[in-house]
Amino acid sequence: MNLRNQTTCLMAWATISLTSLLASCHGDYTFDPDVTLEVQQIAYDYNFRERFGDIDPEQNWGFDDMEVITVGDTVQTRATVTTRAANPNKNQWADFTTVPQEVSFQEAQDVYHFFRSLTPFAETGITMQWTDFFVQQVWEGQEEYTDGKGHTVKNVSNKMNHLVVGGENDHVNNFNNGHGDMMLMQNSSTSTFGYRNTVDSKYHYEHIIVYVPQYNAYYVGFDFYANGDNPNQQVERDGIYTDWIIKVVPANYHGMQRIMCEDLGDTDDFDFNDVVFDVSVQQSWWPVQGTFAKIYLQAAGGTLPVELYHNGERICEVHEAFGVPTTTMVNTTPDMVRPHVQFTVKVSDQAWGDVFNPNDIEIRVNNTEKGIIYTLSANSGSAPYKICVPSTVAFTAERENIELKYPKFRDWVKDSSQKFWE
Ligand SMILES: [Ca+2]
Ligand SMILES: [Ca+2]
Ligand SMILES: [Ca+2]
Repeated sequence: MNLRNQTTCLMAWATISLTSLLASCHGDYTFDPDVTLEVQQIAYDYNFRERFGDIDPEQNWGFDDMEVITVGDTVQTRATVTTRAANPNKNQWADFTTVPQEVSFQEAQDVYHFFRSLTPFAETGITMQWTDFFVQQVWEGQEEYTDGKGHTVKNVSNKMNHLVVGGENDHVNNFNNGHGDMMLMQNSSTSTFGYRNTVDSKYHYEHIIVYVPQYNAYYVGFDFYANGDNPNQQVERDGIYTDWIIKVVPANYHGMQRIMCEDLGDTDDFDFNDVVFDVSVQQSWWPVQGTFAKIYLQAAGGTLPVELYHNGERICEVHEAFGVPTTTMVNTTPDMVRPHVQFTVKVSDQAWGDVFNPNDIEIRVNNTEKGIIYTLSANSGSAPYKICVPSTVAFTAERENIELKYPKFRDWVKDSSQKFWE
């Protein structure tokens, strides 16, 4: 043990003893949040060094200024000028994002059978809160139906037009007749999925979202339905969502960074998954000028309320964002898997020359057990409460020590040039 560790250890002992002493003198004890927080921090720092050894004094835990990317011109399809949606400039996508692979014949078959195996009118309860995503064609249904006059309705795919997301105004370009290829949507919405039915000339939203583990992906299936005024404009549903199937893949921007946190609930658990989110920074001239951070909330592996802020503006509380109570952990255990949640935050009115450091996204913990509120920091040379890595670095399972998943973690702590994920 070096001098620094000895000092930390002695400090921890002294502070803990002082707190116990104060606590034992009932009459005189007053709760001091600063002391309580300091005790937590000293214990954490001590346990971190015990576990991972000495810390490189230059180690900034990956919080370098991020590359600000340009995402190209987009086509505005909504009425308001504050949004844009489809980006049909296919040849530019690869400049700023990872373009998904085409859906293979096998995948299309497997996904069709997955939907087919569900009970009619099944509900999955899955919703997505994404703004930036690719839509890919998977399946064009061949089932036949009977209309209100008793006539057979064939080729229903041909009657399913104008795929829309988030309402009637966000049109997914080039997805018509139950068919499409691939489209990138930006600043759009997954709040709903629909299409225009030519049988009754109405938009329809009868769909479900499924997660198919085999492909680790989300798919949307539509159930053909028409309910116009005339019997020949009426087609009853069969509750089977295979009439049009699309795949929805999040836009994975180049240079995205992943922030993985310890919430200081326990001071000796280093799974670094209590909150996990990815960040990409983009500049835009049109339709809105500015620099924007795209935040993809990936996991909530803790049970304390944690809020994200930027410049004092609240972005979210992480459990609330996933739609679960604070006591529920998300995406760190197999029994609670949810789509990640996307947010867009304007970080500057300027669209050029700005730099952004993901350290500027404040992570505020309300430690209800200890009665203290604090911000997670990553100070050079101190035990970090958050680390910043490329978004391709997988986070740990619940209570899996980070060193178990990444045996080189200790090397990185000692020397910031030894990246543990490489
Ligand atoms: Ca159907
Ligand atoms: Ca933890
Ligand atoms: Ca955890």
